[in-house]
Amino acid sequence: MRLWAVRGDLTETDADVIVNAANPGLLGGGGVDGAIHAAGGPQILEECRAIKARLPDGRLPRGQAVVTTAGRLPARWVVHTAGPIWSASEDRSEVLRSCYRESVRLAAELGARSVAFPAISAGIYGWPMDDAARQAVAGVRAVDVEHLQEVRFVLFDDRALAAFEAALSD
Ligand code: AR6
Repeated sequence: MRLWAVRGDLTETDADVIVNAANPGLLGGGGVDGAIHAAGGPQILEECRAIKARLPDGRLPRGQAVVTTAGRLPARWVVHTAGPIWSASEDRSEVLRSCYRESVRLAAELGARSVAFPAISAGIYGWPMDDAARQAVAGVRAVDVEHLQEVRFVLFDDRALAAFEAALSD
């Protein structure tokens, strides 16, 4: 499985699966979540509502992942995962690694060959980028799945790209 990082916009990424940095409520938000719903169209939100209706208390536990269509996006599926909010006093890194593990597992179950991730939790949720990158790489490397050929980190700016390149070369 090839792991690599590139600067770009996740909504324009042609991987089989793109992963959304969602929230437990699953009905959209800002950041990459807002961009995915805006570019992908209403079908994604419709499926999110249906999934939400089946979840206990209507909430996706942080660190878990669910899948919808990709609507008008070039990807085939969107995997939605809710990352942890950064805390200076509590170590939530296991939850962040779990986002990557569970998303990769789900993508493999779908038969995807390629998955593209943003820097989950490193925007609105405040996770420091260097550590977010280390957790991302550790999370993906912890999963051993057949058929998945490529995991791509699609980063919005040079700072994030540098952090992921450093984490990948460790
Ligand atoms: N392509 C790639 N990366 C992007 C894009 C894009 N189109 N847009 C933003 N990023 P964030 P979080 C980067 O805030 O921290 C939402 O309201 C961004 O620069 O999207 O997990 C959700 O609904 C940053 O590096 O996700 C949740 O409530 C990274 O993606 C909450 O925000 C993640 O930033 C989740 O916050």
